[in-house]
Amino acid sequence: MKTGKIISWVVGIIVLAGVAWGVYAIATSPKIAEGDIINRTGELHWHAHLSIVVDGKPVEIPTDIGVNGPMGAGGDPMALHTHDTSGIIHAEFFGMVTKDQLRLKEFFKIWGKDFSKDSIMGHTATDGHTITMTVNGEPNTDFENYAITGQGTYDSGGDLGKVDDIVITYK
Ligand SMILES: [Cu+2]
Repeated sequence: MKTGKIISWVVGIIVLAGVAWGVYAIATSPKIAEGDIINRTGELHWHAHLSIVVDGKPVEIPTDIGVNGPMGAGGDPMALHTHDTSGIIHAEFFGMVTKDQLRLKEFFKIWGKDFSKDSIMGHTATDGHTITMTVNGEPNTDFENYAITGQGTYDSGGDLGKVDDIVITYK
């Protein structure tokens, strides 16, 4: 076989493999349901208020979660974070945001703590203990899968406005 012919074959095979990979990638890429896209362009800046009560005692939610950690290195807060111990979770994103990025599990992952219906910060729902959650006073069974809804704003004076008020109770 002449060198030119070999090169043609090799190029042909590479092109075919590329096309096949492209088709495969498109066919298997996860589809984001329209309802799961919260924001497409620009900035999203939402808030939620979180309280955690363990055995009747409020757990302090530290300042600067997600600010100097791996998700917001160099004091550049991104995604879900706190700025004080008020329990306010700030959700700041730019561009495409999906519901998955607003779930409580993301905040707990950034914080480095466990949270599900089975455990909260090392406290497990065993031996008669229970973990319950409310959002604006209503029982909620989504637990770590709850995606904050953000609606409304809060002011730094502490007025929660219409943001989600999430209470997780272990007892
Ligand atoms: Cu904020």
